[in-house]
Amino acid sequence: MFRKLKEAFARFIDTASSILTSREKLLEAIEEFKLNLVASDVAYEAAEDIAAQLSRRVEEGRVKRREDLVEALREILLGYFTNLGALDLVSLARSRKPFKIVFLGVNGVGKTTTIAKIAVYMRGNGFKPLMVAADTFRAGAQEQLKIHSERTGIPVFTGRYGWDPAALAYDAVQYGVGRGFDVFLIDTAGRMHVDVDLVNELKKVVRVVKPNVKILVVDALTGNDAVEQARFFNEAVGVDGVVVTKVDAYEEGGVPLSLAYVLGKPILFVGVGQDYKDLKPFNPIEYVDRVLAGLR
Ligand SMILES: Nc1nc2c(ncn2[C@@H]2O[C@H](COP(=O)(O)OP(=O)(O)OP(=O)(O)O)[C@@H](O)[C@H]2O)c(=O)[nH]1
Ligand SMILES: [Mg+2]
Repeated sequence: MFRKLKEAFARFIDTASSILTSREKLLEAIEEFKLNLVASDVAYEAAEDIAAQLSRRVEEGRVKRREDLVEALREILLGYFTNLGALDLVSLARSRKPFKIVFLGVNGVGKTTTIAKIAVYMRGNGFKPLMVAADTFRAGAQEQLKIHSERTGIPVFTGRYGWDPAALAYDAVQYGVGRGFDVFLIDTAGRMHVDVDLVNELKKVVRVVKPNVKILVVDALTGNDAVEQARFFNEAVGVDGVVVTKVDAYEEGGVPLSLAYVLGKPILFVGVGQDYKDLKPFNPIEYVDRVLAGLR
């Protein structure tokens, strides 16, 4: 997990600590470090900011020892995650009933799986979730959520292909509220994110359902594209928080950092496998510790 990003930090710290007395060489090393960050999925503007912040510290004579570099990096990285605001689904759902979550994301990122995982998580916290199959577009989408429903024992509200997803989701909430459901997890169709019809459809779902939270699901393995998707969905429909999937197989490492920097919205969970239990709350300190592991 995050191997390449970790290596980029380690290599930079090793190189830089051997040239601490030469300001000029140090600044060169920072430039090279920047490119290695980009190669590890750190969005270009984030990499530039890291390099600029480091260079400033060097210019100000604040980098004298190896530890100064490590400390600087830790501070810079953590800085991107502070002020993102917290988004705790459990505490939010306690005070807002019915609690409606709309899930957004392009196809194949793991949206439906994530919905099932979060449904299980919410049930474990004492809620009565209903999954809503408002993807009436892609063949198989309804069945897919039904399978998750059978496996988890969490009910699903389905409809017919071609139905208006906004109307379906609205009906699902009406239906569920009358039957004691308190958390609604609404699946939406994922197409190419640039698809105009999709965007209009999502806007309508949001207008009609008035979700408490809009969660974007992105696949870590898509690297910079995940960040572009985040930018796009946020501008088109608004995003309150993100789930990053397939982190179990993810070596580059930069996507969480880039999302924090570019989107400025909290990462709620990371997906670390295909099982329902494979959903972990994202902890920025753990992430930063992991990518800076062993650099003391
Ligand atoms: N390794 C791993 N696989 C995952 C994770 N999340 C989802 N997957 C797998 O990714 C594949 C796609 O997941 P789906 O949930 O069907 O994705 P989707 O976004 O709903 O896809 P569409 O409905 O086709 O747009 C499935 O095989 C999942 O098991 C994860 O965190 N780790
Ligand atoms: Mg799906």
